[in-house]
Amino acid sequence: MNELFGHTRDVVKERYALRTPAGFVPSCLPGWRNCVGIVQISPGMGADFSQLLITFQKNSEGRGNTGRNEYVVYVLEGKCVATLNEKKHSLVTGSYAFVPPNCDFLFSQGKVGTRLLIFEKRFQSLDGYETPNVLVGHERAIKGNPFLGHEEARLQVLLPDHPSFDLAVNIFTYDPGATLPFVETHIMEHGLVMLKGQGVYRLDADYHPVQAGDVIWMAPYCPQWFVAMGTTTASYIYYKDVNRPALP
Ligand code: UGY
Ligand code: MN
Repeated sequence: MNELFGHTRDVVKERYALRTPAGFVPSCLPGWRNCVGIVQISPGMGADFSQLLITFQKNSEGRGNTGRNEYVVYVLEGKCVATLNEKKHSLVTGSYAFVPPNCDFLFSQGKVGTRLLIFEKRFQSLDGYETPNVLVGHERAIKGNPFLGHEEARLQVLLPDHPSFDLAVNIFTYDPGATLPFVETHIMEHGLVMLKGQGVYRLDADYHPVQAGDVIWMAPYCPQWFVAMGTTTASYIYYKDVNRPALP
């Protein structure tokens, strides 16, 4: 609940959006049964991908086929079983799955309260490269590397850095006081969830205090910068489109 009636930190602009859990409204999503589904980012906002938050209740399941789209599913909390092209994978907090196009999927047997973050995008093939296969991993197996040589800002790259992938999902962890080293402006679009801590995000020419649970969409070329504040590390998981020509 908002502390003050009529007040929100949510902002939806042409080039970026900040959304906070206090403003989330569930919607029914095809294939997802007995779940609470929140569409955090979608083309309705101006984005070229969707970002969903699914919270499992009793007997929840998500079933379907990815068709022309691909998903990256990250377990924010809890556990469940992902059946991907008939192969079962156990997922726990910090697990992630890349679900390629034309893949049958079933997410089920989840503990009540399990939260899945899903990035969904139309897959864009690249001449000379195969479509990637199902990939399942856990963030703990991915080393955090200093970002551009900065030990206090570390990046975990969850998916292979290979041209066959047209998206990346990374986790960025900042020590208190650490910053993105410069204000970035780039062709890639971002969808982001704050996982831990707090800080200030510069979006376009605006500065917003942010904390765990907040969601940000950044359109291509939206100037962006972050500083971690407070006494604890701050981290966020984010999506970006990569490895495809600027003129498709
Ligand atoms: O990968 C990125 O573009 C990343 N450095 N951007 C960000 O954290 N806002
Ligand atoms: Mn960026």
